[in-house]
Amino acid sequence: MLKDNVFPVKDIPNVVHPNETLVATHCCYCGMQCGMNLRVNTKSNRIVGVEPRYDWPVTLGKMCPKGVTAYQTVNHPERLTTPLIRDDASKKGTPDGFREATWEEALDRIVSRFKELQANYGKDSLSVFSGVSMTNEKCYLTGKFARVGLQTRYIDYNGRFCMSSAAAGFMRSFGVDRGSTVPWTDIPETDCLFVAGSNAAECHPTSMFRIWAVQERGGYLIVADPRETPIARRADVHLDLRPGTDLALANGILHQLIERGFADESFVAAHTNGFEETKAIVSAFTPEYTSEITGVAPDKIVRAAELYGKAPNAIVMFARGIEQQHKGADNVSAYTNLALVTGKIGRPKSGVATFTGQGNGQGGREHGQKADQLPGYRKLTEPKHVQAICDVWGIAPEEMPKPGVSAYEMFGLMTDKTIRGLYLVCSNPAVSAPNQNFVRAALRELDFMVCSDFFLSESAEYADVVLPATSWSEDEGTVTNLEGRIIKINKAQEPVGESKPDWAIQIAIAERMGRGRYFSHLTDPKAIYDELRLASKGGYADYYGATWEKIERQQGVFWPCKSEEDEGTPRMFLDRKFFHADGKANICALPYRPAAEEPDAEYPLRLTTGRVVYHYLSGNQTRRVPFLRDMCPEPFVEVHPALAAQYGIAHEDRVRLYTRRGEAVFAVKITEAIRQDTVFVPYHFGKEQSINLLTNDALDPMSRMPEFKACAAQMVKIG
Ligand SMILES: Nc1nc2c(c(=O)[nH]1)N[C@H]1C(S)=C(S)[C@@H](COP(=O)(O)OP(=O)(O)OC[C@H]3O[C@@H](n4cnc5c(=O)[nH]c(N)nc54)[C@H](O)[C@@H]3O)O[C@H]1N2
Ligand SMILES: Nc1nc2c(c(=O)[nH]1)N[C@H]1C(S)=C(S)[C@@H](COP(=O)(O)OP(=O)(O)OC[C@H]3O[C@@H](n4cnc5c(=O)[nH]c(N)nc54)[C@H](O)[C@@H]3O)O[C@H]1N2
Ligand code: SF4
Ligand SMILES: [Mo]
Repeated sequence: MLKDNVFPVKDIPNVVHPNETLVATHCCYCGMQCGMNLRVNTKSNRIVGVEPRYDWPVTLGKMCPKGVTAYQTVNHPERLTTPLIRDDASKKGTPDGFREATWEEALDRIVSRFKELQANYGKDSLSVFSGVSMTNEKCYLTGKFARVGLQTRYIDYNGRFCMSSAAAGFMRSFGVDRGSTVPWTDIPETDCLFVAGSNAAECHPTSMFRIWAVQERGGYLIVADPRETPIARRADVHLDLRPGTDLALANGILHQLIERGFADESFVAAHTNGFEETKAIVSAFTPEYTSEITGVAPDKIVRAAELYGKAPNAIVMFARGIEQQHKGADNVSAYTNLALVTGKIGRPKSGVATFTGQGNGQGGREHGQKADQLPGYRKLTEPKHVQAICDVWGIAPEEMPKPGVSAYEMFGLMTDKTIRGLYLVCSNPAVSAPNQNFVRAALRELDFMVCSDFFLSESAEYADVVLPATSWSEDEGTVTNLEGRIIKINKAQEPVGESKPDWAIQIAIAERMGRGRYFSHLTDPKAIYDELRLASKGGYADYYGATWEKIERQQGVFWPCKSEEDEGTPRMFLDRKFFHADGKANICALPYRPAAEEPDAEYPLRLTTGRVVYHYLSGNQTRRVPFLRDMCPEPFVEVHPALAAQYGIAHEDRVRLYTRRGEAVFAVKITEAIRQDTVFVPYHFGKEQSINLLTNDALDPMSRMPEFKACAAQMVKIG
């Protein structure tokens, strides 16, 4: 088992209240997957609270405000408890017009409409849009449901808005996409952390005790963010760059590393390709030139390179700040270059990590919910990969649908009526997708839409049939946390009302579509997981040896885990073998390009978006929790005092923000913790409060990630 030298697990006894039992599990929200004990009343058999789980080695009993209140969503009065049908489509886009229905009627309605659409417009007239708050079992099944159950090519998922740039960048650099090359227990033992575009203190709060420990133990912290977030405030160097300019910053720092002799020439020669081309590209990025593009002072760039270069061990970490750009995959490879050129990878306490976002943001991106991907991170474009999955699924290669299109591009196909039916599960794109005016119009265009959720979301309001799904604590399965560690989610209570787990719903639909023979053997999550293990065997993300039993016994299993004997892989590339055919990693030569939309006279401000600690994603869960809602009841726009003076606005004034795509009104929050040329708005709110009415849908050519983090905006004071 993995050893933790700095924060070993302490034997702290659990508190068990009278008439209660504890169910050990993990939080439903972010990729930290904090361990928690759900308190279950033994009379009502209902979840009534939460206790820390000190014995979970990653988070040691720590939780954030969302985690400690997550249990309040389970028996919440607004839970969906029966299927809902809307007969009158004129009410689309509103919460009105639904009536309660039985499962029989709802499933019959879905299947008769799906069959009708496919008879008239072909198999590919249906689509599936999913999300990765679901377990591996559900994510895997959703991919199979689309391709075998509905026989459509159009499936993609909300990870396109989240992890796709990290995935594409890592695939190019390493030949494999495991979000972190090291376990989280390595963080406090490193000598330098370089954190780019991550608001870790609000978004992965239970990482912070390990991150602060780096400085407390004499190491250094470098942070690149246009805002002075809590982690930036305590950094040794804060690189306060203009949104959208990371590629220049990373190239500038690499240039300094090379100039100052920090390149590890023998590592580069033995284990990488592309150094010379990259060196040529970055040679133009002097501190002065880099400063001109990024707005970061030249001496800070030099100091960051010195600290990272001198550190015996260092970890480069990043998150959506660098990834949600139309060059997000390039940014990922550019920051990964720092580790490859200096050889600070493939050994303990050194490496590269992205802060994976959603609870199962890692596992959910590996097992076939992506338009061009099959389980085990196999490629739909590789005949050998297709054959391997066909053998598991029992279909012929000709029956495997071709690759579809990315999540955002599916809305385009809805607009032009190529896609006419949608099965939406575990995502709320009517809040979370960019360019909302376009997306909401696309949802309205659909002939028939199904939404599976446990609360009526803004997106469910566009559906013809809404299905009540179970929450995370009413079913069991596995998720893969941000370290790449497969862990177990346990069932704490029976489903509320008539709600059903998503896997059971999808199997019931597949059976009614006449495809039951491919699904009927999957009678529980364990059976689905065992098929997933088989389907991933020999793939990039190999789960074959990671049985449920081993996951329990070892406190999680890091993939790849190829056999019964294999204990898994906490640290990647220890043998200096990368996953490209020649065993080498790619150092990538990446010319700079600006944001898709740069400020101009009409739209002079840079708008960036993100999160607050109190809300989760589209807010459909956290906006219903009283404490979280009280702490952050509405969105706001962060404005620097100098910019506020220029615009004649004061704290709590209301302003209208607008871009080329839309506008919305926000309360002003004056703060010095942001660049003067930039405004920031959190995106957890729907309808007319959604900042995604304004965001840019420019897509990264490699990852198809929208540019949530940089566009040009203007602001006017109202009233
Ligand atoms: N509280 C909370 N925690 C969460 C979530 C949540 O919704 N709420 N969601 C989870 C999920 S799915 C995700 S993906 C993660 C996201 O985790 P993060 O990526 O850490 O969160 P964000 O707020 O989207 O963006 C991070 C930072 O990027 C900065 N930034 C903006 N533009 C740029 C830029 O051009 N360059 C750089 N270098 N930085 C920039 C922002 O100022 C912000 O501080 O969080 C997970 N955890
Ligand atoms: N402007 C801007 N927009 C962004 C971002 C940004 O930084 N800025 N970040 C992007 C990122 S990183 C992400 S991850 C996306 C996320 O955006 P979404 O995909 O919209 O994320 P959620 O709000 O989690 O939506 C999940 C929905 O499914 C429900 N749900 C949860 N678990 C289950 C389940 O097991 N089964 C079913 N059936 N339903 C379930 C929840 O109630 C919720 O309504 O937003 C993206 N949008
Ligand atoms: S939201 Fe993330 S950090 Fe907070 S308790 Fe849940 S898993 Fe932990
Ligand atoms: Mo995300």
